[in-house]
Amino acid sequence: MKKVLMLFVIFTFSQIAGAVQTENFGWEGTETILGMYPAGGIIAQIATDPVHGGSQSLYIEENDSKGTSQAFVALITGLQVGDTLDAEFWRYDTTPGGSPSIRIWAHWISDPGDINSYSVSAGGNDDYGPGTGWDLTSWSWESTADSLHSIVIEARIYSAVGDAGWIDDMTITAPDGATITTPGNVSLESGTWADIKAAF
Ligand SMILES: [Ca+2]
Repeated sequence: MKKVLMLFVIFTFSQIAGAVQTENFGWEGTETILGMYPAGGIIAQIATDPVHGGSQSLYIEENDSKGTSQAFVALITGLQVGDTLDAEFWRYDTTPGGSPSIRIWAHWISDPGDINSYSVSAGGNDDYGPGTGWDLTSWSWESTADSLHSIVIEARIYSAVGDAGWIDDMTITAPDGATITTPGNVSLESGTWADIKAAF
């Protein structure tokens, strides 16, 4: 009876708590990015101008001749098949119709403990934006297979070496059972909750 009650409480709590958690990240601390591809392909720094919200943003500079380097800005692990994940950030671009430009993109990884364990591209938003200052770009991804549990969100820059762009005010929305990692920050509560659920 006690176990049945416990299961009931957990089930009820999961319904009341709602299906999703939201993490906002605005680069207001000292951390920049979680990683990059290729190695050395991105120069990332905290910037103070331009800024979308707060007093800081993220500066990303292209440092690879291929010109499509990826800054890893969030990691979401613990997704279940059928889960949907939403991510968005503001980007700053003042070159309409030309580079440098930034897209929101993502890739799945095979090992949730290794952000560099690339598995397969997850695609993203093709839109380069108007290039008239700040604009919000967003995309949604769905976990459709057991191999697609962990995803890295990229700010992907398209430019020549030395060109740069800025992003700010990222929002990640994921199911309660997932764990969201942003630079210097892990959603510990949801991680604990995922552990509780996993125990049943
Ligand atoms: Ca900010």
